[in-house]
Amino acid sequence: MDHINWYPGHMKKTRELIRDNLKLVDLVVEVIDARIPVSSRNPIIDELVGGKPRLIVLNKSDLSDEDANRAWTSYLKKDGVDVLSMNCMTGAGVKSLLRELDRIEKQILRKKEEVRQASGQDVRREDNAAVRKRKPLRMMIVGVPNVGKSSLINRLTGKKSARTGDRPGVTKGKQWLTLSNGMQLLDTPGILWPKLEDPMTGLDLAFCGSIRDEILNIADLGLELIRRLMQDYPDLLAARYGLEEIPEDPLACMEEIARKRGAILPGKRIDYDRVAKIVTDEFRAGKIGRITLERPPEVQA
Ligand SMILES: Nc1nc2c(ncn2[C@@H]2O[C@H](COP(=O)(O)OP(=O)(O)O)[C@@H](O)[C@H]2O)c(=O)[nH]1
Ligand SMILES: [Mg+2]
Repeated sequence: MDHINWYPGHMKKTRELIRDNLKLVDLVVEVIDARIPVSSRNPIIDELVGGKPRLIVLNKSDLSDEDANRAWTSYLKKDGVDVLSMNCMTGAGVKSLLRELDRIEKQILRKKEEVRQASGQDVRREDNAAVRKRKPLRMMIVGVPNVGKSSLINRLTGKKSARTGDRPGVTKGKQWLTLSNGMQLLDTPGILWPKLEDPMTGLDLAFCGSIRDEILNIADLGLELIRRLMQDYPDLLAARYGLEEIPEDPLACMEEIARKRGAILPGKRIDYDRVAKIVTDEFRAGKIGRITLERPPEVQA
C-alpha cells in the first residue's frame, strides 16, 4: 500500500509529475474502488487529464454490490470516458480491458486519419508510412492509494512483462512495460491523494482500509461501520451475525454481535475493540457480502 502523508508541497509535486507523464501517454486508466467510487477518486484528475481518452476501472468489483456496479458504470460513462468492472485478485475483467484498449487505439488512429485527410495530405502515401512506424498505444495508471493500481499493473503485464528501457523523450529512469498486445504501460502509477476534507470520505476510506487504522480508534470505526450497514445492508448484517432482530441502536447492535462472536472480556464486559476488528476485517474481506457504500446521485434514496 502507498501510505503517504500528503502535504501541500507533496501534492504540488505529484500534480506536476503526473502532468509531465500525461504528455507521454495516449490514454489514462483511472483506478477506483467500486465500494466507494466517490471517496476513492480525486476530482483533480478531471483537470489533469483534460480531453485525453480515459478509462475508469471499477476495481474490487468482487467486493461491491453488482447493482451498484451497473449504476456507477452508466453514471460515470460519458464522451471520452469508458468504465469497466475489474477484479484484480482473479483477473476477471482483464480481457475486456484489453478489448477496450484495442477499440480505443483504433479510435485514436481513426481520429488522426481524419485530421490528416482534412488537412489534404496524400492519404495513400501517409497511410503506408503510418502503418510502418505506427507507435504502440501508451498509457498510464492513476488513482488514490489502495485502489489496486499495482495489482492491475501486475495483472496487465503478468510474468511476461518486459521492461523496454528508456525511450527518447522520456524522463530519465522512466520505464515502459509492454503488454501482450504490444501496448505500453508506464511502470509507475500516478498516486493521487485522497480528499480527506469530507468526513464521509475519511470514514469510507477507513472502512475499506485505505487509510491507516492507527489514525482512527478501531472501536469507533467499527461502530460507524455497523451504523452504516444497519442503514444500507441490514439483511446482510443480520445474516452474517445471526441476528434475529437488529437492535435500533448501533451500539446495542455492536454489543449483540460481540455476544454472538464471544468478544467478551472478564466480568462479562464487551470487548469493543475486538468486535470492531471482527466486523471491519470481515467487511474488508467481503465476508459480510457484496457491499457498496456510496451510490451515484440518481439512485440515492
Ligand atoms: N478483493 C480484491 N482485492 C483487491 C483487488 N485489487 C487489489 N486488491 C487488494 O487491495 C490491496 C491494495 O492493492 P494495491 O495493488 O497495492 O493498490 P495500490 O495502492 O493502488 O497500488 C491489496 O491488498 C490487494 O491485494 C480486487 O480486485 N479485489
Ligand atoms: Mg501500489
